[in-house]
Amino acid sequence: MVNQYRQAQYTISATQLSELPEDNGIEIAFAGRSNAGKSSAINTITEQKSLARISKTPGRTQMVNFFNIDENKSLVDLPGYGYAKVPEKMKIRWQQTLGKYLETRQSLEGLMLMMDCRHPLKEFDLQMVHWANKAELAVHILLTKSDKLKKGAAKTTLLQVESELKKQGLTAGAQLFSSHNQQGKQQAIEQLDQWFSSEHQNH
Ligand SMILES: Nc1nc2c(ncn2[C@@H]2O[C@H](COP(=O)(O)OP(=O)(O)OP(=O)(O)O)[C@@H](O)[C@H]2O)c(=O)[nH]1
Ligand SMILES: [Mg+2]
Repeated sequence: MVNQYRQAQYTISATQLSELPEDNGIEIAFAGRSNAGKSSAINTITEQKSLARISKTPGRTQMVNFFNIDENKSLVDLPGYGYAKVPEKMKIRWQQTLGKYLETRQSLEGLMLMMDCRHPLKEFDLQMVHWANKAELAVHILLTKSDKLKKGAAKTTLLQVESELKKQGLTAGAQLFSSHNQQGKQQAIEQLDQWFSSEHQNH
């Protein structure tokens, strides 16, 4: 099947809520700790080398970047959270902006949550899942950089993450993903397809 995400085009970047595009259609946000591989995942899924910027410097994506698939569908690259070197004041401002976006955005249908498979379920990751569950926003976890682990270790990590979520009474899908060797790309696309084809209409 053709990958509809290949059509993705950069539309706009917002640094504050007032700059967000109109709240209509369906949107999927990519969130996660700084350096988790959010921008890389968007590039892998859209099969475009540098649609979303990738950086070796964590905290590079400081804006909410929108990529249109068509007039009703967008992918949203959110700024990473938890980057230690960002000044405290800025961190707090970001968390507020991020929180407000996640809470108020009617078109938001799902949250792709990226976690480095070598350090999954850090405190703020868990908070995000807790929060999304409470807000009834669907979450799908990509355990990124799976190429960094041996096959067996990667599989064990996935099982551990699933069992920890269950233990904490949390609901979220989870899978392994690698932008380097494309592991899990199709599965991630299927999740996006499902969200984008939902009956969701905003009011
Ligand atoms: N080995 C490996 N490295 C990866 C993978 N995905 C991303 N990286 C590397 O991880 C670093 C961060 O990737 P980004 O995609 O920029 O991460 P991000 O989450 O968008 O980071 P911020 O925007 O800074 O929050 C880069 O050096 C990437 O090359 C992967 O699947 N495998
Ligand atoms: Mg990024």
